[in-house]
Amino acid sequence: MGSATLRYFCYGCVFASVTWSVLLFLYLSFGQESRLALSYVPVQGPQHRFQPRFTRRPGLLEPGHRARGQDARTPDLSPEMGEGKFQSGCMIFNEEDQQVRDMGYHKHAFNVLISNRIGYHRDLPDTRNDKCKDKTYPLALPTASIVICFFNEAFSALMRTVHSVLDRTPGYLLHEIVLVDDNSELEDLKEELGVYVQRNLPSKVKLVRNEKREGLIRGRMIGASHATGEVLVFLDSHCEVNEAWLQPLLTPIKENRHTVVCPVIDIISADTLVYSPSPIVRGGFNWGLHFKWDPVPLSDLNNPSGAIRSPTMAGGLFAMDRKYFNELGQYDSGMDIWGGENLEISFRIWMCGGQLLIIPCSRVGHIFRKRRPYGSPGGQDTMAHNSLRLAHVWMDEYKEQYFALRPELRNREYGDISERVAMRQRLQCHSFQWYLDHVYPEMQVASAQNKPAQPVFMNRAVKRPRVQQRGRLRNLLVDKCLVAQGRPSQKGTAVVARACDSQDAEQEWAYDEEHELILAGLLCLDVSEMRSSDPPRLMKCHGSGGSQQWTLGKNSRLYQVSVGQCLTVVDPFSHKGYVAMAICDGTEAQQWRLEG
Ligand code: UD2
Ligand code: MN
Repeated sequence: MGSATLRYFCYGCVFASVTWSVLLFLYLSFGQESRLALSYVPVQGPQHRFQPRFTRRPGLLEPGHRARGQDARTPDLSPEMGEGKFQSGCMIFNEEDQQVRDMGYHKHAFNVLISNRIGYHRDLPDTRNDKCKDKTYPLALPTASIVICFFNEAFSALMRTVHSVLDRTPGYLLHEIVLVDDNSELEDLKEELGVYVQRNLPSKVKLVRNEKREGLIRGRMIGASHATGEVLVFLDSHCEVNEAWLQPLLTPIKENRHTVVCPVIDIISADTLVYSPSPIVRGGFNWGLHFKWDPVPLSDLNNPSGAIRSPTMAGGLFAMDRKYFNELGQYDSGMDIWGGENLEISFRIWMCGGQLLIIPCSRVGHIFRKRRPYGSPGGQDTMAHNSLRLAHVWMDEYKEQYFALRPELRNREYGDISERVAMRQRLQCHSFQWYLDHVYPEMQVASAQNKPAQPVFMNRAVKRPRVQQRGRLRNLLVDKCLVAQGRPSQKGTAVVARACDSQDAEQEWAYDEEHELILAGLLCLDVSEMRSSDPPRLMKCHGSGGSQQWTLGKNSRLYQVSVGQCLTVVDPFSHKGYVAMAICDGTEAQQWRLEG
């Protein structure tokens, strides 16, 4: 590599965070429906970044056999080669490496170069709370079938998923691993995977191939139909399970087979593959039928090893008694490719007599990608199709909340749902109203879209919410203040970070008891509930929370309640001062202070 090229990469190091921000911004700007369902990782309390240890465990490979994807020319990664270097992208040695990395981002939306170099085994930081480490679990637990569906997954990520399960699961609890290849097109998955499974993996690992692309929903149903263990555990194909992950999931199922459990989903960075802990949060959703993470009640936080009731699950990682999965109607096989099935199964579990828990003592890492690297075969918007099905089957009159946000979908075809409706009757499930009342009372129902606007505003005219705090909203990273891009009286104008001016009344925000942020006494800071990828803007205050409800925490993050994301400066080096909603990560770019 020439020195000029080398210099180029090292500039890359300095501006790595810039690149990330720009990519994120572009993605948020253009992503629309294709955005990840898991778009929020809230951060509470101190941030620990763990240094990964890249030691390899003795695996099932023959001695001297180099794991596929590990580069023979590159040295093993030792702990001295720190995270900083990874994040910088400086560890590219030649053009071939660069190509692996670039193609990897293109095909998989994460850093495949690093993934290949890590290999199929690595140690992980134990992210559990200390209280978990003292817990004991019954020896007699149900056996587990791990079902992993994949479509065009990066070979090394898939293998790390499988090996992490083999490395960290007691043999007597691991009934089998069922890999479901959803008709992947990548050569290595078509050719070498079968050979690898046969030669290098124990017979407990089974490979099922779909003859056509089914999508993850029917894919999991196929996987489940091949499974014979007592409990089904579903994982995405780019996960790594952590220390003693399975016992805490099986125990509550043994106690009550109508309990469905999720581990805490730790974060594996898509850029660095660094594994870091997630805070304890639970699942919610918004009326756009997007999953979001919500803070957990204080009482749950005070018991860091106790189970947490969760209104919804993220979707990818959960365990459920296999017979109960079948009794409860598996999944809706009319749902295609990706999206919506997580809310559907969550509503179904709660409404039909089960319960859904998050188990903080079980930790599984997942690579959070910035975009989904695949589409659907016909290019359809499967999220809308699947959401329509779930709304019509499960949400009763509350489907109107969805249509208020997506009026164009009101007359969209969604296929035959009669079997699912009959099943709901057969299972004698509760109403959606019951679910909201008993499981998700925090969900706000009154919204400007479906309630006549007049009474809301009349109400507000009589009694305006009390202002709790006033001042400029200063970003701690760029030391600039949040202002209107146009006039603060201009409905729909975006907000940007500009030089603070303590004399300028147009920079003054009021934060009121209803958690609204009002600029210059005029308009409210608002996000699109349907497209949180759109930058926030100023809109008429509607007084019904949701898209205008912000929490300004002690940790200085500005958390948007309805989309479950944080306000962030997009590119700290740009004078444009663009801001956007993004995954909460606790960085300074997301820290704002309301200063008088
Ligand atoms: C989240 C879930 C995911 C699923 C999705 C909503 C987590 C960690 N992930 O999105 O499991 O519930 O929300 O639908 O909670 N796949 C196939 N065939 C396909 C498409 C995908 O087998 O046609 C596989 C894919 O390789 C992966 C899994 O399905 O292993 C989930 O897909 P994803 O990782 O793209 O979903 P993710 O994490 O964005
Ligand atoms: Mn995933």
